[in-house]
Amino acid sequence: MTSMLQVGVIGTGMIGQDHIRRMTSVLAGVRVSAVADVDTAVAAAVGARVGAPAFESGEALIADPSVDAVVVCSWGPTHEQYVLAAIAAGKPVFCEKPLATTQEACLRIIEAEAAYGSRLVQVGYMRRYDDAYRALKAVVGSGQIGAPLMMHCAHRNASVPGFYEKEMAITDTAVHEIDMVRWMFGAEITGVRVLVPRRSANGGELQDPLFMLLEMANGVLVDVEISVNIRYGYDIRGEIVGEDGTASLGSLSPVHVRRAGLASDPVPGDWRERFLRAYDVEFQEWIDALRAGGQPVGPSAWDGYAAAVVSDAGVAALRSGSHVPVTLADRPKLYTTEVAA
Ligand code: NAD
Ligand code: ISE
Repeated sequence: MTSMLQVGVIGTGMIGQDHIRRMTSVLAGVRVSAVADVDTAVAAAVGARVGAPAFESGEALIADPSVDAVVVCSWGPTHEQYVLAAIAAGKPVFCEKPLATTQEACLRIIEAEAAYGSRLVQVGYMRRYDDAYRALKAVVGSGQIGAPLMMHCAHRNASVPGFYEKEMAITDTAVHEIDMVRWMFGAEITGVRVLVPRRSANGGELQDPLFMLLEMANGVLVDVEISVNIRYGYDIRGEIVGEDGTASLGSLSPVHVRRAGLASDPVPGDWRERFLRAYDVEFQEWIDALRAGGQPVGPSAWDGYAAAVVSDAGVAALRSGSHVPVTLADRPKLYTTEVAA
């Protein structure tokens, strides 16, 4: 395909609007040709801003000839229906995380894609496109710090909406670390524990923070602090301990300010600011692959399924207070590498 990729966006809420902005004013080779949302007023307003018609349903958008590829940014429980509809129409589909909210739904997507015979699905795990995470992975791959032994992670949100429940700390928030460590270490997660620290008063009734331990098939042990009402900003941390050294994500900010007796670094406000460039790179690589006539090469339906299985184990570990083993189904041939590079 040499012409512009025509994309239909389902779900025109917070991240849908952010992805529409980048596809209309930042990225090359793409045009937003259609939008849809159950909130038809929002869809109409967002569509009008970028000259894209608002469709009455996601299914109608997927079927329309003006749509070459689909971006799903609606609420998680609706992802399965739209991803399956896109596969049935033979159209590439970029689905924001999670691929689906149950592992059974993820398996139905995998079966549909495997029956189609080639990859159509990419899942929005944008950390794989972040400069700092890519640099960290390069250090691990170079052998400079020897074999990786452990990783310490922190995932801190300034605040979360009122409907956020304690399980979402795993299924909605730490699911990014779950995907990231599979990619970082090229290995599956085999077991999960969740520890419950003293509750922060900033979260009200919500149990916040949580502390999750992930065991990996290669023996690496990962700890993840999940704090979702940290107040001071959006702070994502990661440090890998290797046999011969350590490597960590760099400073939060390109500029350090010293003023009035204080040294300070600005902290991003939310994920849109922290991962701004990662989302741009993620989408540009997706667009370029499709325009070149290829398949999506980013996080696959298998990666989405694996993240769902580990999330479910994390929720079970949170509820039981016990160690929960992770068992994956047999991986279909379509997903050739164990964990996509
Ligand atoms: P949001 O609530 O701001 O927007 C979701 C939109 O989907 C709303 O406008 C809603 O009306 C619409 N919607 C709901 N059901 C629908 C349906 N059946 N058909 C069409 N539209 C429907 O939520 P958000 O923060 O934009 O999150 C959307 C998705 O993106 C979630 O899956 C979330 O996990 C994911 N997300 C990913 C990241 C990331 O860092 N990759 C960040 C934020 C959100
Ligand atoms: C949100 O849905 C995201 O995906 C963000 O990256 C994450 O930091 C946040 O906790 C989630 O709610």
